[in-house]
Amino acid sequence: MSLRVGFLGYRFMGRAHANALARLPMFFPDAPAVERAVLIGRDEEALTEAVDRLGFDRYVTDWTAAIDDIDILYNLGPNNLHAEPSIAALEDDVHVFCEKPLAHTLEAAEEMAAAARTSDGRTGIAFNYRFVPAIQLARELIERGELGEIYHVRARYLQDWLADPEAPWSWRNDESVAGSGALGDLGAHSIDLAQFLLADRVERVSGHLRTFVDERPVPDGAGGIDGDGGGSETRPVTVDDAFSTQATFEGGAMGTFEASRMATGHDNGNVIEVNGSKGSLRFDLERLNELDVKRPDGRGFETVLVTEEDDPYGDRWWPAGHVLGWEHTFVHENAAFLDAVESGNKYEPDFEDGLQVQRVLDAIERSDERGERVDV
Ligand code: SOE
Repeated sequence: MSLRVGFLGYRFMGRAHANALARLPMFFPDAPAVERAVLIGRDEEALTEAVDRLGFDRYVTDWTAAIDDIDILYNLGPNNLHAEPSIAALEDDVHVFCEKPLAHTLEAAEEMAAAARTSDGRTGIAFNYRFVPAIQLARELIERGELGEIYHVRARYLQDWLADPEAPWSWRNDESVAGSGALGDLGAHSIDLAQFLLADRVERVSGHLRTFVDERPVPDGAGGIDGDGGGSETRPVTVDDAFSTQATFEGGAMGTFEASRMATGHDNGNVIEVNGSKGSLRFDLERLNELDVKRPDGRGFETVLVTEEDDPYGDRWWPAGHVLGWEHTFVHENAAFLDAVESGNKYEPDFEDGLQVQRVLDAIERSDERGERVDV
């Protein structure tokens, strides 16, 4: 019996997750069978085209009409649309896989996590970078104590699709929809990755948010990274273009985080480095098959190509050196989530993990508003 899946949203993340589901039968034949049943959106013309291209059976323009006919809801909509459909699905014991960040506000994230605690549906949040083989190897090295006591984690996520002040306005620039800008869109990934690698939690932060461009032209179509853009009217930007934060972890490590969508020259510069008493490691998404490691007996950093058969996911794809791409992280996270749905195993990261990240995001915003260090 196939698991019936509904996607709320069908643009950038819709393509990434539909592609991932399409890859599973060939590369993860042990994953449960999935039927891409229904596509949910508002623009019927766009849905008509997307339903065939993404391999779905049908589309609806009202999400409430879909919940009863699916086993899993993928909530890929704008951040302010994460809570209501996900909570409704969980109340019907429908499983929910939600894009990051969990919600546009801490309050909505708490409501989602509360619904998850009383539902038979499993939850997942799409922090896909946990599923990069090099990141999984990095976590193993830290878990095995090869870096010793962890002193520092330093993460930055730099893009430049908004570097041009004329780059079009989109929902990602609207606080009422997105909740925050680079902080929640990119910083959420860095904070989750740091907590995942260290198996630790951020407990105190000192945050700084900055908006460089206060208004942007409204696109004729869907603007921003999700589509084309460029128009005459302008709308205010009510979220951060960039943020930086100093953080303290419960275990004592120091954290430094930064993200920007105006870092000219950076396409998708998600970099994280961990320094310990015996060694260090460094990962850069733009070189995602590689992990730079400073081993205890090494003279400096050595670059490891994480594509061996016994590396994480190495037995799933190609021979050593036949490198993977960004889209493979979505295949890995979908295989893991569907396995949890079928086997009843816990899936990480779930809505509790998403709520923890949301608490850190909220603390960073409170710290910026107050101009002082804040407890998470
Ligand atoms: C846009 O900044 C974006 O698509 C993020 O929303 C994703 O989470 C990141 O993986 C790529 O960039």
